[in-house]
Amino acid sequence: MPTVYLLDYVAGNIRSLANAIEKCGYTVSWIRSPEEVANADKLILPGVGHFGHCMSQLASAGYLPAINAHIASGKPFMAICVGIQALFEGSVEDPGVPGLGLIKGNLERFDDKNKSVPHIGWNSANSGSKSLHDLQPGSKYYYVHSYMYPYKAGELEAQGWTVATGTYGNETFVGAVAKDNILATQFHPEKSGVAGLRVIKSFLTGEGVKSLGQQLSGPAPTGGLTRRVIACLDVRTNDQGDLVVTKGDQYDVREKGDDRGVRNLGKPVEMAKKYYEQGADEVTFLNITSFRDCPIADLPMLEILRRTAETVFVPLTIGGGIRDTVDTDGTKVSALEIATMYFKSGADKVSIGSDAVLAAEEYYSLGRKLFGNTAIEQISRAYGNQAVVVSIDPKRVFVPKQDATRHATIRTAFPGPKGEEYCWYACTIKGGRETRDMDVVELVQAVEAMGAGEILLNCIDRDGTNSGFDLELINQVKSSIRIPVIASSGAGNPGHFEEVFQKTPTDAALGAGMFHRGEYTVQQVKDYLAEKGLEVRQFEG
Ligand code: 1PR
Repeated sequence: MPTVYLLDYVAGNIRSLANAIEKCGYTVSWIRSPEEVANADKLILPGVGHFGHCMSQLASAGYLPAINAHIASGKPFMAICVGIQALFEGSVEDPGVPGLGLIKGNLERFDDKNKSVPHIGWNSANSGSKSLHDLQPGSKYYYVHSYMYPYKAGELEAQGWTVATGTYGNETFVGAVAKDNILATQFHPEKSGVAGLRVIKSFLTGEGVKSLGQQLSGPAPTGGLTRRVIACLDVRTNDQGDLVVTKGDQYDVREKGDDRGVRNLGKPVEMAKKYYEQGADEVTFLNITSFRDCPIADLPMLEILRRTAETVFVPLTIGGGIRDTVDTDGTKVSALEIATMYFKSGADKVSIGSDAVLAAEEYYSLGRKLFGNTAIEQISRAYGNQAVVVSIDPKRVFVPKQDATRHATIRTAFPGPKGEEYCWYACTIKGGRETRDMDVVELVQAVEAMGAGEILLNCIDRDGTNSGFDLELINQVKSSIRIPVIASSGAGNPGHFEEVFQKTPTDAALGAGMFHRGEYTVQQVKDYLAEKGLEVRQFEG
């Protein structure tokens, strides 16, 4: 099999890229020093995280001259996500750090006045009537980034580039560029299902270079960011010691019968693949109990991720147990080290629950000051804030009057047992076992300040009830922050997904039980949303 060289400079989830390349019939060889770059025929620069972190890693390890020499020699070169950003002269993300300067211009941040930032999800890469490495007008590609190069018609074309664009809100940005031996994508082709694999294949076979810039006569591309539908797998060991997908009713995952065994709904890897093939836009694994009785390097979730990432080419999130901890042999292991293991095993994002609440409590007790030492800050600094999700498990607390508590209340359309017309949402830790004196608004604002990139908003009152999402909770949280929110808990049918997208500004919606019990497929949810006029990505087989 022909070989592709991948630059390994600690850039997050590169395993998925290697898996995608292997799926296209190529072998991956890792480059671990600048001298090895000269051996490469086809070279790929993956990029996850911060512009400055990426450029300084490359510069300090001495890679920049080697990369420039490879590109100048005319050998095939591909750059992904922060990789495309590295081709520009600089970025407002880290103003003092120079890029490679192959493309003139500086990256800007998306405007977050009227939309969530980071831009996360499936969007177009519209190359107009020009051929660009098998990008197709009807396909969607997975983006996750806060910084971008704003598209100005004709500007990059005048520098000889063929350009594809995406549109987010009222901003049109560069989604991919290609010129001669260079292909660079802002989206992650290795996370963009079959549509992304086509792009990688086109680069690897060289077919894309032959047709680059040719006139196309396909349908005109339409649309922007699609509605994101996520399948979530709560995973734990059952009483027999097997790792199973389970699902609770208001977080109680044990059967109602006499034996009270852990509800077993299937095997994690197989179920993840099934949901991928049904068109899930992302798959989330939540390790809902701790596996601290085994060495951290043997965490069973690492193996689940590795196996899932071999066949599932959409983003994977892993949550549960991401905090500073002590290994079985007494060694201290930081949350950042645990997250690194997950990223190296195929995770694109880590989700932090209990530890985020404790960090937020400290943030307020220290007068809203940040010291850079929380798990959220450390992981987002190294991997970018888009890689850090905070998962919240709130519970409704009813109060008779708006000012009956210091917490952020809302007037509810569903009064409490004593007719209380107001409520607030209390944060819990340890899977809902312990309630803290902190409301959801306090929590999300604190974690946004720390650098979290997304909120996974569960709701213990709705979890497993099939009664629909808690729209009041979602609206309260969405109006408090700028980062994207994933609505979770309560989905029982496709109509609930339509409702949450129509009646709240949520960025994504997640379902669990209704998919696991086989009541509806992800495909049925998407077909229903499409019928109602909401834009969705369809699975390309
Ligand atoms: O605190 O960082 O170790 O993370 C623990 C993680 O495990 C948290 O993300 C927490 O939400 C999750 N978790 C802990 N216990 C449970 C439990 O169910 N007993 N599951 C649990 C949370 C909620 C959702 C669920 C939706 C949708 N599960 O993930 O999938 O509510 O369900 P539905 O569509 O069937 O209604 P840490």
